[in-house]
Amino acid sequence: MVKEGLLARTEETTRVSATDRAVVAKRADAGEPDTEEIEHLARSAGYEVATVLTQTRPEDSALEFGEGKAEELARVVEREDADTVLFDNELGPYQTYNLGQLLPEGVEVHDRFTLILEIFGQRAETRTAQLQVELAELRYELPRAEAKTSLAKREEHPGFMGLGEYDESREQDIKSRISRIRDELDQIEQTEQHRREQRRESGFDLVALAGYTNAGKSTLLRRLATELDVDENEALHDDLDATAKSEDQLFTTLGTTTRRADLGDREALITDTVGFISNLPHWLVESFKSTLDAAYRADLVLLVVDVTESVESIREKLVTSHDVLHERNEAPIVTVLNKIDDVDEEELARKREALSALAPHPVVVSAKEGQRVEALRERIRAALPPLEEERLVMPMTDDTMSVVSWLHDNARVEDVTYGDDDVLVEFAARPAVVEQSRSKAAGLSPPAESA
Ligand SMILES: Nc1nc2c(ncn2[C@@H]2O[C@H](COP(=O)(O)OP(=O)(O)OP(=O)(O)O)[C@@H](O)[C@H]2O)c(=O)[nH]1
Ligand SMILES: [Mg+2]
Repeated sequence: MVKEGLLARTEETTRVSATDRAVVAKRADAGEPDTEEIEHLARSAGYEVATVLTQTRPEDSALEFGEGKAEELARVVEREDADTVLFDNELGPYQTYNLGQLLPEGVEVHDRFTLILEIFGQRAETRTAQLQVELAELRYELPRAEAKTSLAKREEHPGFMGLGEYDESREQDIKSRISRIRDELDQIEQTEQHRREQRRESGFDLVALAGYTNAGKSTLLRRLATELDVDENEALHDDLDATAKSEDQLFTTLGTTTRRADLGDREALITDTVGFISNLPHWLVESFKSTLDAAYRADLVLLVVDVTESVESIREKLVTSHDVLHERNEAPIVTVLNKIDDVDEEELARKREALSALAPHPVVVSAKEGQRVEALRERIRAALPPLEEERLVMPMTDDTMSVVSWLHDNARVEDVTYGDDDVLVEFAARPAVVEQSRSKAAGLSPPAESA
């Protein structure tokens, strides 16, 4: 059951055992309820889906389902010997409690978001990921704790409906924990920002992969990456990982992974990020801000889409992704339609046409089979902010040659002309590198007549 345990779980992560059997439930206001995604989520969390129960009707404030359907749910759970009910609908605390009363003893009730948080809890390996997951859990819990407090107050009935002790201090605990986590994440973000600056100054373009979970971002990263062992470079470390995992599961990537990609005359660092999920609640997106910053602060975003999905689904995902990204990102976005190995030409053409307003010039690829990856590289190169042309005249001093060699490492050097006592270097580079080269050149003082 959804309870105060959400917070405790980060310290002592509950692992769903392989034998956990779940009944998936979903209510829709109208139309046939689609349970594909919630089933995928359930399996990603490690549940075996015993059966699915759906209902089309307005929400029941006490039980989510209508009363008869809720009773049927209890019988089905009993019959299937299930230990968990997974609702695709968001459940309020009273609905969760009432359902718990109706179901056989010991059966847990999760809604879509506690299920997502459960997966996150299982996958969070790095400190940043763990903090973000805990933040998301607390943000989910806070309004529920507030509702409980105000109801308990109104009813003047501590322990209202058995929902636990009326406890205002719980609310305070959550709030202060949220602010401590925020502080720590702010620190991490500053460090990351500094690292991004360093990487730019080293001449790298920063490219981020964004998109919904399971779109193929990690698979694409592995395709684009040219080098596995970049660790010897001191400016690049920590999240540079050779193993960007990918599985047919949701949220395989929670932290970021960065790999180097050679784009001919440009060198890019490509970062994989956490995937989005449909019905993105604001608190969930916000909680993963530190990880998503890689996308928000990139020079270019590759928005990866699974082209095997329906046009309506792709359209919805594109709109939401653009909204999330545009809120803080000015970098160009290139839409990548992935998994073309899985659709025929006619279907691809039809979908491209249907999506042309949202994704006017998509790049189509198969990350898995490697089709058209060269075209994508070409497109990335073209979409990156242009390099700045620079001519630098430097006096010949003991340190001049080290600046020239630094330029060879960090810029595209077009010509070097040696005069009697100076050197002219013509090059193209990222603005940050040009700026740095100017200050390096200014620091070179000619031997005698410097005054
Ligand atoms: N047919 C096909 N399958 C693909 C392709 N690219 C990725 N996949 C499969 O799609 C699934 C998800 O791929 P990932 O690379 O893990 O997706 P992701 O976007 O990183 O997912 P999250 O980390 O969960 O956000 C895996 O089973 C991949 O093998 C492709 O081009 N064609
Ligand atoms: Mg991934």
